[in-house]
Amino acid sequence: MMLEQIKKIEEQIEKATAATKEELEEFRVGVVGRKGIIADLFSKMKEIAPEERKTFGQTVNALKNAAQDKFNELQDTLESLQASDIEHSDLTLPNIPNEMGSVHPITKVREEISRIFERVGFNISEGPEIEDDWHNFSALNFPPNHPAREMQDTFFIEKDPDIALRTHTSSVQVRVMENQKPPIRTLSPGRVYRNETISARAHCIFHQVEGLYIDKNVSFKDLKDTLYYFAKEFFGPNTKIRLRPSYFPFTEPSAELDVSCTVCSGKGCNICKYTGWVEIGGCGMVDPNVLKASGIDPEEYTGFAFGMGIERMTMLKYRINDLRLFTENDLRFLRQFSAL
Ligand code: 2NL
Repeated sequence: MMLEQIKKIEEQIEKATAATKEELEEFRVGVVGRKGIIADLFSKMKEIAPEERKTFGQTVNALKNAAQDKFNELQDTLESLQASDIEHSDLTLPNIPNEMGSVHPITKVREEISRIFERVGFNISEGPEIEDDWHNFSALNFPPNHPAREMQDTFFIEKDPDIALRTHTSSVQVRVMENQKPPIRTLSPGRVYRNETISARAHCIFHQVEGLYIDKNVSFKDLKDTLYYFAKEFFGPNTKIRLRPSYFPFTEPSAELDVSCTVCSGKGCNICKYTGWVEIGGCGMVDPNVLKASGIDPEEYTGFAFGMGIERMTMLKYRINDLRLFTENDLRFLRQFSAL
């Protein structure tokens, strides 16, 4: 008898609607409220035969939950109906425009560099920012006592000296060499970490883009051609490049890469410190030890590699004089850059 009654109440709850606040309140008081039907059913517990009390309790409890869900649903529907109530809005008013975001200058420049290298056959590769010693140092021909492996220069994970935040994106290229057969033409842009004191010219977090080209008969001339093509595409058609002999553990021979000053076109200004040239990165022919470490035969293949600083190039291109602007999230700075 009782269960039949509960069934009826259940059906009524299911069918309930509330088109106004008053109707919603009526449902609350009459059904889920302290003196509502559900409370009334619970108070009937003592009239139930002891062996049926358990089933009865469970049934009423389920009903109580269903009623509460229904109440929430009716409330949500009513609120959204009221929110879209056209009676209160003036349809002739102009739309409230969506606020357009902008692309961070580092992202913008990273994308631009990627597109330029993609046009000459490079693909884009990415890898982990938390690296092991092998991919960040050993496979790149860093000797065990190299200063870059010191705590002052590299962020190590305290409990495991084998793990560090990558100090360059060369680690990504090691992973590509380990996993792909030449010919390889890959570009690895990404975030890197070094233990530096933050200033207008240095930061402990910055961005690099590295390129790697490995095939039969890749020469130093190919390297120069590729970098010259890039410099003209990125900085403008009159840009010149200059390579100065240098040293890196992973390339031999190695060189620093300068471009003619984009601000004074090489005449001399305070950006290029009156030299006419600005350094944007380094490059060289991949050391045979590096090829060997990743399973590539240096007798069969040669390759070139280069690395450039994205912040540096962005500062040159957009005449930004303080590196800290990139990470301060000041909208007055960020809004000056449009979408891609
Ligand atoms: C710089 C200099 C450089 C490389 C990066 C590289 C990567 C592999 C093998 C050999 Cl897997 N070399 N990368 C080579 C020369 C210079 O970066 O000033 N970067 C901002």
